[in-house]
Amino acid sequence: MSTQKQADNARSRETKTFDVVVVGAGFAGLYALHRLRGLGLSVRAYDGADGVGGTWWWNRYPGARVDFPSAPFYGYTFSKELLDEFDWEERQPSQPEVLRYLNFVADKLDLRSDIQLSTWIEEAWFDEQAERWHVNTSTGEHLVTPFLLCAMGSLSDTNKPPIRGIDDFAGELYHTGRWPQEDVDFAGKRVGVIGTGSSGIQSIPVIAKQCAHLTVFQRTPQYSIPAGNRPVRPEELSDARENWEQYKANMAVSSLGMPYPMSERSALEDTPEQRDALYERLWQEGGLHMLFNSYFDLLANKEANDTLAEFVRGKIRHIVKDPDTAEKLTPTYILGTKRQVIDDGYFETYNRDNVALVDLKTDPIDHITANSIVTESGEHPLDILVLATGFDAITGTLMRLNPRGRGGVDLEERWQERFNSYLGMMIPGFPNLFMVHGVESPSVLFNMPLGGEREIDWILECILHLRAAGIGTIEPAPGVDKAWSKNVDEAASQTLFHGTDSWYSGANIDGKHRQFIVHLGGQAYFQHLKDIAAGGYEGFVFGPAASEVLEASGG
Ligand code: N01
Repeated sequence: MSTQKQADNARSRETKTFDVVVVGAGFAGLYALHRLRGLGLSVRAYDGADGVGGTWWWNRYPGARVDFPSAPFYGYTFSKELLDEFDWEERQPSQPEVLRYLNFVADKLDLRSDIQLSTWIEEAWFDEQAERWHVNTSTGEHLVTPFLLCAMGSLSDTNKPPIRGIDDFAGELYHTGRWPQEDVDFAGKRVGVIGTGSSGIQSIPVIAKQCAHLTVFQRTPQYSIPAGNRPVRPEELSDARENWEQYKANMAVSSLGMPYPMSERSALEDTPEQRDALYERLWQEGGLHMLFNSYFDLLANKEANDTLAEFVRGKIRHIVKDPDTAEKLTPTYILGTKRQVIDDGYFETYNRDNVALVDLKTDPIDHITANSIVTESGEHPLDILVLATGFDAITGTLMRLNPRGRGGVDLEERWQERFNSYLGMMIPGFPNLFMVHGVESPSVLFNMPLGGEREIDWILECILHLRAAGIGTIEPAPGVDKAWSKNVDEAASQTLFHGTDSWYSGANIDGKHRQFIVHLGGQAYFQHLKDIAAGGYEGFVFGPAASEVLEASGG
């Protein structure tokens, strides 16, 4: 829609003004709201869901759990009270548990009065003269604000694969990332799952136990490792509470924001026997430690990586009884360069009589009918189809909103050739629009609650700086985005990530730019953010406050 049409549309709506509008009420949105309110700013958070929680509101598919290691560290770090007063129950908390935590936080911080749920942000455009963002909501409001803070989540724009006939399916169709509120009854049903990323691998064992028959449609096999989930021990909770400062100090130096020291040993320093003994211990223990805390060079050195890849391949062949199925489940890509998956009995599931695997590499889907998936080799009748096919990650949600920045240029046009940003925080030509976990920030490859806190702290400081200095706008200076993209590319090229098709590089969405969109700098990235602020926001340009602009133009 053109800016003029948007403005006409806005005139018929109720107008509300805020110092900051926050989009999203997940981990990041709740924290932003809390901090902004604490600074005395008028702020409101909007979310399309009927409850707080963001990702954890929508992803309620069976088996959904946190993969980050682990409770009680998958949570906010800014408040010791939150840690002290919430008793995490499981080491890899389930989706209902994380949602309970976020609801506890919303209540404890008394956030609900400034959150508007069941409200989608549908349009956003920047009025250059007044230096205000205008926002239309699905509930008929028109919001006006100098600052738009987009905390919309990295993995929220679901990917419905463009398979011929998918809309003809007449059975029950679900996407893991938009799972219904009500329980899905699998009993007695023939179920198909397309996709074997984290969502597929977590849900498949649970669905298999409930349904009559499950067919898994796999395009790429995964190096899934056991989650090792178990109840959190009381002494673990008290240890975290007593030694909180030490854990925070660990997180402050860990390249992934983890609470534990990371290994400084190369996989190639150990003998094969030593390596296998370590891998075996970590396999039994479970969790992402196996990738991140065994050896430091698994994601940087192919030879080192091969040692763990071969260990996991051996486990798959050992667990899965049918050699043909085991072979289809055995991955060959570089371990860890797709998002590492952890599971609860995934490979064991293929030993069940009611589970079949279709390898789409050798037997691709031709089309979907009202009651089946037809692959090259034949028809697979289904009552329920589950799409565990992931997301248009990181860029998808903002692109769907398609805000209009300076000169009426919308984001689709701005990102026509490449997703560009400065610091992963701001987009050239979009003044005062901040992203949290945005494109070219560390987002999904850092402890997300912690990374979100740090990014939001930076944004707040920036807003305070602008207000104190009477500055109207901030935006990236011409050209800095190119240097930033180069920086992101260079960081990725020093790792093994470049060799694999993944959603980190846009490869999962037809027509998406093939570009590595995650900054791998970890701690160094956050230090860089601090340095930029301390140095007077190098790389940004400021605009005078709107009143001065109007005076100068005789307005
Ligand atoms: O999505 P994915 P996800 N035909 O993109 C396949 C986070 N997360 O929802 O690999 C057939 O990883 C696709 O195949 P391929 C986590 O960061 C976290 O599982 O592209 N198959 C793949 O197998 C995670 O990485 C948690 O060849 C098609 C699958 O669908 C991210 O969310 C839990 C296809 C998609 O896997 C996304 O995970 C869940 C097609 N046309 C998610 N299109 C935890 O914290 C796609 N696929 C535990």
